[in-house]
Amino acid sequence: MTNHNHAARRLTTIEQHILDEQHSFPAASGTLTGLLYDVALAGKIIAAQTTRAGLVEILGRTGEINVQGERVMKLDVLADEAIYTLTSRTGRLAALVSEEHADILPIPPQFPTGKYVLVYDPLDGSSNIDFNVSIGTIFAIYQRKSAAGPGALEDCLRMGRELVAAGYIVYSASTMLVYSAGHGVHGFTLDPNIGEFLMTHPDICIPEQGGYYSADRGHEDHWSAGARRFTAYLHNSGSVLSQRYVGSLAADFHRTLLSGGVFYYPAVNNDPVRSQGKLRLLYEAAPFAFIAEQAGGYASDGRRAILDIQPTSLHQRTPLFIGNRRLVEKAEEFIQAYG
Ligand code: AHM
Ligand code: MG
Repeated sequence: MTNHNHAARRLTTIEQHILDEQHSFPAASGTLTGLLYDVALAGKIIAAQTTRAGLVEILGRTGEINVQGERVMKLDVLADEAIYTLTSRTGRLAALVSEEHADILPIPPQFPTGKYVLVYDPLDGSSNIDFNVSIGTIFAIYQRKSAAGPGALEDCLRMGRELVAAGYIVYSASTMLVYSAGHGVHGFTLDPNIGEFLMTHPDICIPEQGGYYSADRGHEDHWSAGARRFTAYLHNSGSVLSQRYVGSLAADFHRTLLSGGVFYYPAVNNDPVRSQGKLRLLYEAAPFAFIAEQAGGYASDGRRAILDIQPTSLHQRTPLFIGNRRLVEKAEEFIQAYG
């Protein structure tokens, strides 16, 4: 056997991994497997476009692309359309929810509906696009509640505890997809030479010690007393936490997952947008909370587990404290004591 073949035998592609997980459930029909693979494919398309960010508009102007008269699309619109197109036509979904759309997205009427619901943030951290800083995609999958036909709001407004699977893709120095279907957390890195996600981070667990704390402290003066005292605790507890903050939740969470520590985005008083926190419960906080718990960590709104919050609207916001369980529980102690 050549060295090349020998190396190939050791590689686990994302498709192989998802199929292996499916095989441990004899009753599984393969629908979830197919859906996860649809999302991974969308991720590859978004990754390819992300590396061309900044060029697209210029190339479009020269006529080098758009010879078919296609619109030059903003990256977040393109990401949204890639995910919707690739996942809504395969008979696996009953409905979708995207950060980009106010209402639930129906399946196009000419295609069959299926048993799952997909909620997603197509391009998280979009304020970073213009500066060539990491961005991401977040996704989460629920089983529908209604019996059949088009999915309804009740199929989408779900508690994180009911999640079947969740994951994210980070577009950075390399592109990584991390997901959990309830059996640990697994990470894959996109090999640009062969166009496939390869297993690089099996069975991820959040480290108990070390890591970083991560928060947008530009708003600190308007945080509650509890959130401010928690920050002071992180400074003064004699721990070795340094600070890191990207401003893309997918990237900030990814670092927290691998390095340990805590990310938090508390409520910001006197701010009409952030008074309940900035991050969205359904397609930002809950998917990461699911992954955090699967990796031995924890996520809270300061008073209760994110996974136990029942959303009442699709785009509802929540404060978020996520990462190492001990640190998130410490945040809860401060919020409970001081508000
Ligand atoms: P977006 O989905 O519109 O990009 O907004 C969410 C982002 C998160 O990725 C990030 O954690 C947060 O907003 C950053 O907010 P801020 O700029 O206030 O620090
Ligand atoms: Mg977002």
